[in-house]
Amino acid sequence: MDLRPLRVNGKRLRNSLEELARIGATPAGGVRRLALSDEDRQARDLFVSWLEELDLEISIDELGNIFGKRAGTNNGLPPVVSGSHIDSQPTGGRFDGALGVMAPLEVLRTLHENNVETERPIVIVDWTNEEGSRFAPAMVGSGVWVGALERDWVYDRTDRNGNRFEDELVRIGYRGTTPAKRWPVHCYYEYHIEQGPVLEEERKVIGAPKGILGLHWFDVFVTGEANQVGPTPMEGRRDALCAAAEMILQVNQLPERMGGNMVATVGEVRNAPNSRNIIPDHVHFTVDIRSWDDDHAGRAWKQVREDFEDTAARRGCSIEIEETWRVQHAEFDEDLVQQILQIAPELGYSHLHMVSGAGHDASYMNQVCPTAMIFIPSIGGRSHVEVENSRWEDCEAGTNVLLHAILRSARA
Ligand code: HGY
Ligand code: MN
Ligand code: MN
Repeated sequence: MDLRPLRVNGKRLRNSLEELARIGATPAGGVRRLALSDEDRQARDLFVSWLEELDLEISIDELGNIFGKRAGTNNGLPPVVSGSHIDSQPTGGRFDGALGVMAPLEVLRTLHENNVETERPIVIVDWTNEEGSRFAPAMVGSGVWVGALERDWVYDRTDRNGNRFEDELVRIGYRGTTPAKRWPVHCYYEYHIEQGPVLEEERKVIGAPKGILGLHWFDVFVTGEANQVGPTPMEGRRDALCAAAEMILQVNQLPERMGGNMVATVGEVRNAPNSRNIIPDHVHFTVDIRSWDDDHAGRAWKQVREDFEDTAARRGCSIEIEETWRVQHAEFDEDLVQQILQIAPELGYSHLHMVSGAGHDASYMNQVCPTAMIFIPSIGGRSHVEVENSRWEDCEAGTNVLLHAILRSARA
């Protein structure tokens, strides 16, 4: 059978994405589907029901990762795997992660209805807690599966209300029994919106990132002294929020100070007791540093950590720091990247070789098997926001590239 003319069903892809987006839908058109929430459970149940329609061999592991396996004619061969995540940010978008799970689902539906046989098995996966927003760090499902994170360390992570990861996984009914331990994979494809402005600026439809920046996460706890705001003189205050404010600007200024290709962000701040007439005595904030050069990120962290300690001392505050999580930069398999850059023009799509600033489960999969990603443009370069959007024809285009990348790799 000449598979070259094979294409996916863009309307069915859109219907599935829109049905999924109704779970946790927010009034402004985004989604709130936090990892291990009731919304995550509902989305998982829907995804599993779709896998059952395709007679896939379904397994759920100890981290709640959901796998659907389509048999190959030579089922003993390591499979081609493709997937992403269906958990979202608190005010996230409809495409981040969801596209990378609905697209391989559409690929499997297309193969199923055209009775296409592949030599290698094909596996689709939904990775647990890619976002790391409710439970830090990110990408824990794939992180444990590849062996980079310890299952029990992840189980003990808590959200800001003190709920344990494992308890929530059990509560939603997705702590499976299959060990979250990797098995041989022929190659891994992850399809994702770019979440940045490059493809739109370059007017290209298909992005093939050469890899993903290294991600470095830290948690900083500043302790001062609370007091009544009225009678307490300014002189001698140990105001934890003022100390943290200085530190947050030090993070913001870090890339310019250090030079090179780097971003540094404080995204989360919790202030206590957070009352307008009490001088704050406890502040917790997060630091996210990303660079292609992991050593450069390490030097930047060392520099800003010294600045934090100086600031805390000068303001009479104490400071505790958790070096929460690191994933080194991922350089994808060049053959797979080149294959995507060949397929795109064959299907009539413009294409661009680029880098991913956003983290993905592909960062971990790249540590254990040949890995590559496919990007499509984010309108206005926006993501992790409710207005996140991509053109439906681009969603379909990327899914066609994924279809043919999988077909080529599924030949023994
Ligand atoms: O942080 C990231 O880039 C991803 O959304 N987890
Ligand atoms: Mn994502
Ligand atoms: Mn994300």
